[in-house]
Amino acid sequence: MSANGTKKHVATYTADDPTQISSILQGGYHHPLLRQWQMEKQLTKTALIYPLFITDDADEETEIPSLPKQKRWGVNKVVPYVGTLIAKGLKAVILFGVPLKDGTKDPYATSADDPEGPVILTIKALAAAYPDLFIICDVCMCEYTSHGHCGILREDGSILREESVRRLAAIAVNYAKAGAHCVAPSDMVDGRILAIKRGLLDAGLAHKCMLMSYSAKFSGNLYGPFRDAAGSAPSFGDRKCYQLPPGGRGLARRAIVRDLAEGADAIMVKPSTFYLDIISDAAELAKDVPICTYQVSGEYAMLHAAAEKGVVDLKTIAFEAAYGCLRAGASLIITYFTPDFLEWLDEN
Ligand code: PB1
Repeated sequence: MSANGTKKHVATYTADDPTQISSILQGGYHHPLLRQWQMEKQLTKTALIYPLFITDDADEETEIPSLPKQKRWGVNKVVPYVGTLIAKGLKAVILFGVPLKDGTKDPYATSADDPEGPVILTIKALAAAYPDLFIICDVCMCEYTSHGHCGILREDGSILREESVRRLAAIAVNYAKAGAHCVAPSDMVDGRILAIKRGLLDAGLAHKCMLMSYSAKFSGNLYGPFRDAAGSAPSFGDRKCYQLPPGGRGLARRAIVRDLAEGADAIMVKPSTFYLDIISDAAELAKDVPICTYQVSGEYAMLHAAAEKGVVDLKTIAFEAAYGCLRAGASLIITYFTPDFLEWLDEN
């Protein structure tokens, strides 16, 4: 006890007390910069891929009620809009065609690669306006088929694999011919990766068009807002016989290994937050190629809804979801938050 009666602080380190040294972690993250240093992967603008819905009305710019802050764009409107995002650091987009005109849908998705259709016109317009923009095209049939499924159907409503794969490969090659830097088949039909890679090779385009496979894409309840936006809901049944079952981790592992062997240059896991273990599996099984994950419309809309209810802070939860994807092993994130992240990343 000191002269004025206050207790003198005496260091009380004892060698045999584990709480004194090795258990003290908080010194490693007490400062905001330290918390950045503790992150194995940082979220950067180059990791972001922005989904765009392109319709066949060239001057359309329509809000999507179930997908906050997202729009359906005509080619004349999307080009200037993308320019504002490129000015903030956007590097990559993924295009989804949304044909709304009568007569544009049939059982074979004939309009998917219409040279005058929204996707091919937009590839060309964006490539001409922004030569450095990386343009990915989703390859699927559901937006263009009268039945709303992702392939050509048999009489019994099941996917006719061979004909679907041939059609999907033709669509992919035509997008590549139009200037797409990457094609990303989201159909989940067995064998489409090999067929698309062969199609790109035969067209002399395999060296200049990346093939990103939605290898581990799960059926479930998280695609509703997208289907609203794209008008792509199946007219009957569901996609459970060609998208993976949510509990099918082994199936996802097998699909990842298969697609890599068939020539995929990148592997995608979709959705994201509910499937971080699958992202981790992909990073293990396909460790030598980029791993992408898609924060799908339902995930995005749920975070917005929670923020509107005051349950979460939108910016904070968006970053937390992204960190989860990066921590699990993704290096690329397709997210509708891209325009926000382009601004938020400049604020931090
Ligand atoms: O944001 C999303 O929900 C993406 C939806 C996704 C796009 N690749 C599909 C989901 C679905 O409708 O099954 C489209 C499938 N081709």
